[in-house]
Parts: sequence; structure tokens; C-alpha cells
Amino acid sequence: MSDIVMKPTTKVQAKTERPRLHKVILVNDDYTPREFVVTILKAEFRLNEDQARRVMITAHRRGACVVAVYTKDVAEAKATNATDAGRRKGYPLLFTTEPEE
Ligand code: TYC
Repeated sequence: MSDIVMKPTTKVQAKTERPRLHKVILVNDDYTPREFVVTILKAEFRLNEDQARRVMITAHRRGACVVAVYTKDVAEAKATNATDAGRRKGYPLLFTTEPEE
């Protein structure tokens, strides 16, 4: 009888998939002042003046605009913070999130 012991040869493949990113989307409304939208975009999303104005005016004209992409938790936290900042002033300003394709 042989004393050779065979070990399983299956290798575990390390997975290195990146987490899916999520978009933060600015939604237009008829009431929030343009300057307030720009202020929030600069404060919460670290956009500069020019970037913030372009995003604001794109949402104003087209109904919505992607602000930035982050990991899910960060996107949701920023969207909630920015929406709450509008609500505290009585504005219906809305930021939503959705997974990137
Ligand atoms: N439409 C608003 C106004 O005319 C400005 C605005 C722009 C509000 C973008 C929300 O996501 C927004 N005062």
C-alpha cells in the first residue's frame, strides 16, 4: 500500500473588483435660488465657482445634472447633507443617487 497523500490542488483566485460607484444627481426645481444651489455645490462637493455654476445651470435647463461620483456610502451621505441644507432654509432642493452603469 502507498503512503502518498494527495492534497487538493484547487487555488483560490483573489478577486480585485472595484466597488461600483454611485452618481449624485442635482434635480431642478422652481423655487431654490440659483446662488444657494451654487453655494451648496461648492461647500458639499468641493466644486469651484465655475464648475458649480455649470452644474447648476445644466440642472436648471435640462431638469437634472450629475454632480460627481463616489462610493455608495459617500454619495448617499453627501446627497442627504446637501438636501438637508436646502430643507433647513425651506427650499425643495433635491439631490438623489444612483449606481453608475
Ligand atoms: N430653477 C431654479 C431657479 O430658477 C434654480 C435651480 C437650479 C434650482 C438647479 C435647483 O437643481 C437646481 N431659481
